[in-house]
Amino acid sequence: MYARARWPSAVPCADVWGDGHFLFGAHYLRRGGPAQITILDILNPDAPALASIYYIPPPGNQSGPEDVQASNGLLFTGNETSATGSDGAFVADVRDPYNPRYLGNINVPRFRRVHTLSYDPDSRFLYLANSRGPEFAVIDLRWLTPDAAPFGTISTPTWHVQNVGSSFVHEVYARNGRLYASAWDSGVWVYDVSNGASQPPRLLGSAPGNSTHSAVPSEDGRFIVTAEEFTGGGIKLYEAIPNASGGLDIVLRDSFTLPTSRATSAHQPFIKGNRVYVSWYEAGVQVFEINPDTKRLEWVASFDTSPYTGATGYNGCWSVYPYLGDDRILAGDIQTGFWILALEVPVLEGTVQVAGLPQIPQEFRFRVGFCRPSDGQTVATYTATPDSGGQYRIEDVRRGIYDLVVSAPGMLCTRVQNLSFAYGQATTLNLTLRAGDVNSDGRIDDADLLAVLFAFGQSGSGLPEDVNSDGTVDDADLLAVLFNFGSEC
Ligand SMILES: [Ca+2]
Ligand SMILES: [Ca+2]
Ligand SMILES: [Ca+2]
Repeated sequence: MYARARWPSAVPCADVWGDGHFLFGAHYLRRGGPAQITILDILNPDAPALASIYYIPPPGNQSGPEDVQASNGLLFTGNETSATGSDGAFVADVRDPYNPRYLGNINVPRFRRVHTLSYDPDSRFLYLANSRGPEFAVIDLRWLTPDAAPFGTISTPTWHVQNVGSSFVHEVYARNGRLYASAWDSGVWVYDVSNGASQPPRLLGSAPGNSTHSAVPSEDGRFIVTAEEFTGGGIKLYEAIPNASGGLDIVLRDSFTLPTSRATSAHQPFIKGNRVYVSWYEAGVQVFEINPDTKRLEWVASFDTSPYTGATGYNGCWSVYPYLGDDRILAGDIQTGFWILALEVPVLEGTVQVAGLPQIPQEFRFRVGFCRPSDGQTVATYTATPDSGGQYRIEDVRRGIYDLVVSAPGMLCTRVQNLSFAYGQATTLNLTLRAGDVNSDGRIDDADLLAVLFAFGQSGSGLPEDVNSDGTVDDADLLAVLFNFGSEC
């Protein structure tokens, strides 16, 4: 991992979010404000530019916007710690991030201190954590669009869910009809919120934890990762398994922590694909893979945003946001500012040439199967489209050691054994594919020759006998078969 850019800030930084080509960064303020959000234009991720600093107007101007989310043209902040007692959630229109426009605030009784919130951009419901009690609130915001008129204050929740564990709800995160609540002393609690307009959230299951700070799901909902915020706290991987009673069994599969000689604790995770990205205080951003076979966490990369080392008392990296892409991972570090990082995913690249044809056919593509050497099973398949010079590059291939099987229509497949793929590394494979395996049986022989002869003179697209894909079965195709006659995969 490496840094593409850093945006230093004299005001302590907190949560970060990305939308389009903009970074939205919250600032951690204990007292007095001014409450502000830094908005950066990262169209060029190597040279971010200030779009605006959005100052939340009264009544939120003196509070700390610690949580931030920008979705559907709306900016939401979760605020607490004001001197005046006017915390809660605040909403702005950020369709033009250069000119944010205040819309209103959400101040539900008992939800004055909103350390975190989550807005589901699909259902358009907002969820608020009560950072001081075991409860969360649900607010139906389907009516709210960024061109709405300023709406003053919303004070009535659509649903108010209590007894979420026994301590307090530190964080809520809504995704794909489910709400993941971090119930601090009581671990992770998952609710069905798919019918928010007519039905209150329904508890699906929970699993115990210790100082559960954050809980986020994988995109398919199968895995949940929590971060535990205590000195020495790390991350935990759970599997959410549907049970016979319509709920979820949430089963602990793995955990990982860094020693306190490195950092205080993990803070905030996100899962994208099979990767887990975690802001880890003094240790910066740490990246893991979830191995789907072993259901274990495997550390793969990190970038240290913080000059601090060891358990210094919660300094360093507060937040990470991976969903803009691995070439622009956003991070917020309390002291060093907002960062744009790049993860160097495993890459397969090289050149391809085709024996038996004077040039690579038009719109030529080939497939690469990654097979486990232990049992030969194909665990991943990729498609490559070489340029006119035969150069190809496949980003984000599987990490590990694999046997590769390369195939393309009309071409003899090619096998390569024991190639290694790792983060921070591009593996080179230069290929020569042999044209003429018309019937794709792994050898070029008289069956292919006869097929071409029988089809000789035919024209059309997608003919298997049209080895060079020029639309006609003719002597060029015959020559390709003869050139490679007798070859086997
Ligand atoms: Ca450090
Ligand atoms: Ca054949
Ligand atoms: Ca042809």
